[in-house]
Amino acid sequence: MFCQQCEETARGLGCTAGGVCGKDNDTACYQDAVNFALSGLAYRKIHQPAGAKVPANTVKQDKDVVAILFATLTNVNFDKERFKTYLKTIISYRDAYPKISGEPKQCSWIPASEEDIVHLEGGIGLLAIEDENERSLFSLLLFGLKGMCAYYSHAEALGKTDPEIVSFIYKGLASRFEKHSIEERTALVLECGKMGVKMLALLDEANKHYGTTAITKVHCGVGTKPGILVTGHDLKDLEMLLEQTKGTGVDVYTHGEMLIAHAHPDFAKYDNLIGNYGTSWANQKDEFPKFGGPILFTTNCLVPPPEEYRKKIFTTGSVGFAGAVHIPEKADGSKDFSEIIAMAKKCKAPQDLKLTDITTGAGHDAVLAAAPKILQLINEKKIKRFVVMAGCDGRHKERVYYTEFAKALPKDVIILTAGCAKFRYNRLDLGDIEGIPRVLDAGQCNDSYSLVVIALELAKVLKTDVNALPLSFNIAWYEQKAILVFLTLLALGIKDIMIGPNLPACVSPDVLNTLVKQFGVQPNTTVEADMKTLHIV
Ligand code: FSO
Ligand code: SF4
Repeated sequence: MFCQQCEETARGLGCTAGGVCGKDNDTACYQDAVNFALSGLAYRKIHQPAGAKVPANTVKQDKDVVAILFATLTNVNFDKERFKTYLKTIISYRDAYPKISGEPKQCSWIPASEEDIVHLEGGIGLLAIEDENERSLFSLLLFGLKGMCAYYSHAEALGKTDPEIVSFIYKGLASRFEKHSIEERTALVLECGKMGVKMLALLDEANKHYGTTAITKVHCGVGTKPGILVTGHDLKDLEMLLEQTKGTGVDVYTHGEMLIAHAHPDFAKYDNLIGNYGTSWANQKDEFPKFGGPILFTTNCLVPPPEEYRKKIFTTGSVGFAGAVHIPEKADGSKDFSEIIAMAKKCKAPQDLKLTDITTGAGHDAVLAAAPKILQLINEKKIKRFVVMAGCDGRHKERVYYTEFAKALPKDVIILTAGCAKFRYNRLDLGDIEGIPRVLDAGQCNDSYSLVVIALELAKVLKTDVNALPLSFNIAWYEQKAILVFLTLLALGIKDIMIGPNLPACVSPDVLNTLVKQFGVQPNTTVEADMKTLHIV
């Protein structure tokens, strides 16, 4: 196997003998095989000559392509058997299109045996792309597409779709087997960012299904009844579970990125939605055994569970783990959560982690409602600067940098955040500036879009360019959704983004050079030095 798609990749280079995330060789190779076959399907679909006899309706195919590519994102699916099925599905979709005369031979790839997949690494994995820069650019594109598929599946679940985004996913996948210059491949990566803007706007719109978020203090204690812990990002799953647990005596708690649900008015009406339990995904091995009840994974980030609570893991959507109960979607889009509810009834109430309450819900509507006050505070020099510290949390000790950075900020600086990175500093009690909290949390990682909307609106009112605002970006990344968010920020014209704790391993020296020269992208260093670089002190 060779995988370098996340920030925790082995030695900062790539995982080759099992993933740091717990993904084994065979699953990693099957994921490569699925990605390879997806590119063949996309190529066949895109390059058919006029008049070719192609599948008439691709609604199911498109939905599966999105869900399957999402399944290959870090910490989503560790179940090799699921990837075996996915591979067959993709190959059957691909072979429903006529062969194209002169198509690359990869388009008709059929594995001879399982051995062919789990040992053929170089042939179907990204290392098969020999040119370093070509590989770097296609990797960035593929990772951005994985993030796009994650977000698309959430929007789709709430009834929001966009054929232009789906077309781009096929276009990007097909490019693997097409001949392109480095300039063209660079343009495709940037186009992925442009499509990311559309994607994040679509999801922003979709999430309004539950009402506009308001700045909300979320209870982080526990009740006396048994509970189900819901983690991941899929609000529709949470809604369905809340409906099915009504009156059952089972409480529901959010975890990690699900925190934002409490700020949506439609979720506030459930009196068995008790609060948020624990911190970010990175601490689940410590926190989940204390929860007592079962845990529902709706998306990433799943850390392979120890025996202690393995039997309490339930998965749904693209998530998978061998041995865990998977709750499938029915033809009408509903899901039957009775098995997890039955297990919860037999469990003890959660153990109190004694964590303080936290505030979330500072999306663009909530923050822009306070725009006059914010502008007044800027004019009075009581707010000197904003720093976007959105992104991910992770397991490595070096991420203490983000806690230290938040602590070291002058008191007239406001943090704008989204994603799970916030758990590194959202309990620091950084106070407020005349009623405006110093940590404004827009919500999930996709809500980084909200932060840019806020910045663009402030720039408009102040009649300036977004890059001339007193605004710095110090982003933490971990997995491929963060890659899409990063490309989206570039597409929105944001310059001088600082990124850490490490740069993506797939970025070649030449590609890095482009990112630095064209966009001023910079790696983080030390708190002290970065405060200066970002014009904070
Ligand atoms: Fe990922 Fe990052 Fe949103 Fe976290 S981009 S790691 S679980 O912020 O959440 O999905
Ligand atoms: Fe390694 Fe990350 Fe890939 Fe897992 S997802 S195998 S940790 S690079």
